[in-house]
Amino acid sequence: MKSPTTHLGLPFFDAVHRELGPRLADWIAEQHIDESDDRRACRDWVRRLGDNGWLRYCVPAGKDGALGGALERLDSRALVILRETLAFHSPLADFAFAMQGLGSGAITLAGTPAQQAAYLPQVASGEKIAAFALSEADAGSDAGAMTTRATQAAGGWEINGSKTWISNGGIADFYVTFAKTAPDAGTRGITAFLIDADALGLDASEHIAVMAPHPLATLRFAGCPLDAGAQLGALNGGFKLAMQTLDIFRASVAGAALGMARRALLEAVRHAKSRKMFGQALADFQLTQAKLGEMAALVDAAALLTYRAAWLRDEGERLGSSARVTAEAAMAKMTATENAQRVIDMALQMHGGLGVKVGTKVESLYRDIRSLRIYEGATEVQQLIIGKAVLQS
Ligand code: COS
Repeated sequence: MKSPTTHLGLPFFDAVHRELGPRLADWIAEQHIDESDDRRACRDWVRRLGDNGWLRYCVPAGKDGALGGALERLDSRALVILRETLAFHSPLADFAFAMQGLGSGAITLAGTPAQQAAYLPQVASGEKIAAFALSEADAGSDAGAMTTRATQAAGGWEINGSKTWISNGGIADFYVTFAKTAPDAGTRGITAFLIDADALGLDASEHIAVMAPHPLATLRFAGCPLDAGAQLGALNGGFKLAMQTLDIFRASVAGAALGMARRALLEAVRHAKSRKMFGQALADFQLTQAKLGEMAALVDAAALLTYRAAWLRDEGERLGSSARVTAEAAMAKMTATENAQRVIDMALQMHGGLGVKVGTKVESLYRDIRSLRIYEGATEVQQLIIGKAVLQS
């Protein structure tokens, strides 16, 4: 089943996107990886996506293409299309792609030329697997409440503490890690660090099993020494850097949810046309038509908010505007993930018993979509962000 591309005719997109979408849709439809072992499969996807040039959209090109990116800047619309198309086929392929972007996003935004040169080309080729370490056991939605501590030591820093729910934990080559550098300063006392997986005192061996398997782990830092060059971005500027990174990638989570919803809708249409009951096709019942109509509208509503958020960010970058797109990204993420959950649930219901049979596409989508309403800012966090923005407007 090939992912649809007709939406690329919308005015949000440029020629580069209209070329990218169908090319990726053709390629991914031919790719099959055994996903029974999520860690091995994720490594395989990163390698394959890297070998075929798709990870080049996770980083900017840099001067004379030195950073390895396909486009001059991180392009939100390209990220959305890539995630939407990959997630339509394999949510794990989408995950592998997305983490290369999220895990290296802070390097793109705030890395020194030396840091960018040392990491971004290898992220783009798939030689280095990236991870983003923000959450802690008691600091998820309240990211500013983190307690992982970075203290100044001879020649650099020492990190102590723990991070959890870290995607790619245990398979990543480096972790962009956020730690308190001024514990009494709240969100203004956090700094980002680039920490290689083989750093002394870093243990990433505690894996976390989840309902839709993907690599996830707890990280423990026990006296982990870092040299001064590991600091990423401004001292005490880490919280804003994390939020700016999320501003880019939240819209892409919406893209992934959209891809899953589009797949569920097509699965439902296919099933409704072929399933016979009471002497006619399931699709002949008005109840079925009403459901499909509702699903299609939910998908399109999500799509428009997602493309708007991505377009607004790209336009702002192009014009050199400093205006934030936080609220628009939050609306896209919240709406697309919530709508996708509903669409997938309706598609599953339409499949009857088959819908819950392990191995049916809608069954795995039902598990795959769930975490998207939680990670990179739960729906409730997005509501808060949007609400604050509305009050300030
Ligand atoms: N871009 C730039 N700066 C931002 C920003 C953004 N998107 N969002 C917030 N900031 C700045 C604010 O302007 C403020 O700056 P000043 O200190 O100069 O005033 C600072 O960051 C603190 O902002 P705020 O007061 O809104 O922070 P809160 O502690 O109230 O937290 C939420 C806000 C809840 C929105 C934030 O903690 C959040 O997004 N939490 C979810 C985290 C998340 O997504 N976790 C998942 C990790 S990845 S799986």
